[in-house]
Amino acid sequence: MPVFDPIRRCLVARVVYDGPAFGGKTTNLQQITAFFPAERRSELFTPASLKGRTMFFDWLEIQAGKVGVYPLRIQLLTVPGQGERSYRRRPLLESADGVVFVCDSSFVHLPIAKKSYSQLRAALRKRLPRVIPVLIQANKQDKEDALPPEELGLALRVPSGVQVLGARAAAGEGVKDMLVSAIRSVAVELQQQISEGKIHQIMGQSQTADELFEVMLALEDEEDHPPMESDEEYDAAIVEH
Ligand SMILES: Nc1nc2c(ncn2[C@@H]2O[C@H](COP(=O)(O)OP(=O)(O)OP(=O)(O)O)[C@@H](O)[C@H]2O)c(=O)[nH]1
Ligand SMILES: [Mg+2]
Repeated sequence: MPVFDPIRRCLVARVVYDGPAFGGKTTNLQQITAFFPAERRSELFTPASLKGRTMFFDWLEIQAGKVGVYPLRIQLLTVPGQGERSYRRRPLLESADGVVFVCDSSFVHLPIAKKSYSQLRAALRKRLPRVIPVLIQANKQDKEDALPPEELGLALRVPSGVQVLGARAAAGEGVKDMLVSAIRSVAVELQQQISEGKIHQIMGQSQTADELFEVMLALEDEEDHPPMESDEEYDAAIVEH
């Protein structure tokens, strides 16, 4: 849920970069850290990573203009894409106000992208009736067998109206466009809430990166770590085609 922080007098919302391992989620945040003015962002915080692979999450908070009269702060997070860590992906997606699904656009990686997208769909279905904006980043467009964004969207059976943007995140291409689109989508929803006079309903304190890490560590104490479920209806539709 977005929060209106009455002490900082700002709105805080969260955009989660989701998707399969090696898709380029962390690369997006690294690129944003590089081009975003240092005085308008936090440091990129990564509680733990192993050989470049995200173990818990990456975190970057940026000042992203205003919604109405209130400054908007966006917490950008990445999930760990590795299948074995999908139980850590779940709470991050539950907390998202918007999602950027990042995947390798290579034809050979399509089954991996489909599986991850199916899991995302299942996670979002659980949050109904709340619907949050989802955008797709068709990353690694530099690869020889990369599907163009429109084709990737069709192959993933992305609903019409969902933006699919191509990127070469490692070269910084497409990262800013995606960030701008994601912020805009989240801001539109917030604007609506504010204009409906619902700001008092979201009054509260936003979570810090340390607090989120504590929540994630507490998960480790649980005995059972079930992996994320897939969206069975989606899987069946994919097989049919
Ligand atoms: N060829 C190519 N490689 C890229 C591109 N974007 C990112 N990479 C590389 O892909 C690898 C994985 O990128 P990450 O950003 O760590 O991927 P991730 O999605 O965070 O992966 P996990 O943390 O395991 O979920 C790195 O070696 C990146 O440099 C791209 O556009 N093209
Ligand atoms: Mg990562």
